[in-house]
Amino acid sequence: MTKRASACAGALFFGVNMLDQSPSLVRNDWTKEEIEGLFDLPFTDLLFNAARVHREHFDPTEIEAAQLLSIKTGGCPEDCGYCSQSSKFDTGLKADKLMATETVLADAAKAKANGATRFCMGAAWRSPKNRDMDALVAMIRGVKDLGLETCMTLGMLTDEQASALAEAGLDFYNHNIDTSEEHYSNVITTRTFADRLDTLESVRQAGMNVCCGGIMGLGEARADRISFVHTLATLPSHPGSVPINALVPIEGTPLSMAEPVEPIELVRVIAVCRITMPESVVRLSAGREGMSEEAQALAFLAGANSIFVGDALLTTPNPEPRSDAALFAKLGLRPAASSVSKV
Ligand code: SAM
Ligand code: DTB
Ligand code: SF4
Repeated sequence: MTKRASACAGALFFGVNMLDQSPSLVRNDWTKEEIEGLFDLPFTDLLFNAARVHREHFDPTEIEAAQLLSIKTGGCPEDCGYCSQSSKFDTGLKADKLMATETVLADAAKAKANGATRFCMGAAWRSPKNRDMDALVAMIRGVKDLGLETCMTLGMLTDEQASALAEAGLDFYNHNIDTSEEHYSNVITTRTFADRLDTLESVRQAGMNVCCGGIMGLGEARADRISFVHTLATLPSHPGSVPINALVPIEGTPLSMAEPVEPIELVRVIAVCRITMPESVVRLSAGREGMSEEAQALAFLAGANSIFVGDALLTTPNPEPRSDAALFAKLGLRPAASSVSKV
């Protein structure tokens, strides 16, 4: 047997030849064992397969550009152990009220001028108050009128709130499961994993696209990463967007000293998401500031096809637009058109 033939034999698991050329099917019945098998593949085989699946469903030279804005910063009653905005930890962040709609729209117009196609508005809330809904609806309408896709992340929603946001035209609702069900209570105690799944169901029922992913580097083990991907890949329908964040460590939070996720492991997570959720847009989200160009290139090869652009995420910095432009030029990547019609 040649060396390559033996590598191919190694890529056989559960009767599936991971190196074959048959088109990837969208499946919601992934088992944890299958997902573990993907994580365990030799890195080159995993990347080869992820790249193959990627180009079956997307143009691999296109990357979606989304821009974030914190429309309500700080003072959050939740205790997410990674977050700068929790009132439970002394992170030195000043709490603000909900931003005026005109300020949000001015920021969205700048994002559009800088090439973003999606505008994601985030609020440091456990859930929105009904008194805020009119302002949120005005923001959605105004941002859509600028020709941008809209996304909001506001915490837990009731069915009524989800319907009101959908009626206003909100394209995506971001609500992350963050980590595995098993590790969840080590990170957050003020809500449960099941609460998260309930809001995702309300968002789906209201007819909005789901944006759901998580954070690597929260002290989780490989088994938690397997379980995290398993939850996403076995949802009733795969999230249209899957943001994979690397923890941005925040001084004053319980997870400020957590072991950072290794770049190769982050790329593995992205590749496994790409293979198990072939039609989802996978976003290399927070944490690019600390990543090398080479690691980001591997993430794009593994199937990441979205990033956050602009100088800032919500409360922390993001790579400068000109360094992203230089990276895109080096890699021959270009910004993707709006994806709303594809999901
Ligand atoms: N409060 C809402 C909620 O938690 O759903 C929305 C805003 S919250 C900041 C949105 C997401 O940002 C979190 O679910 C988490 O995945 C991500 N995030 C927050 N802080 C982070 C950090 N320090 N590093 C990486 N991702 C982070
Ligand atoms: C997501 O998964 N990542 C974004 C967005 N959804 C809302 C937030 C990243 C926040 C990073 C830390 C900060 O800037 O505060
Ligand atoms: Fe609040 Fe969201 Fe931060 Fe958790 S992640 S503390 S819910 S803003």
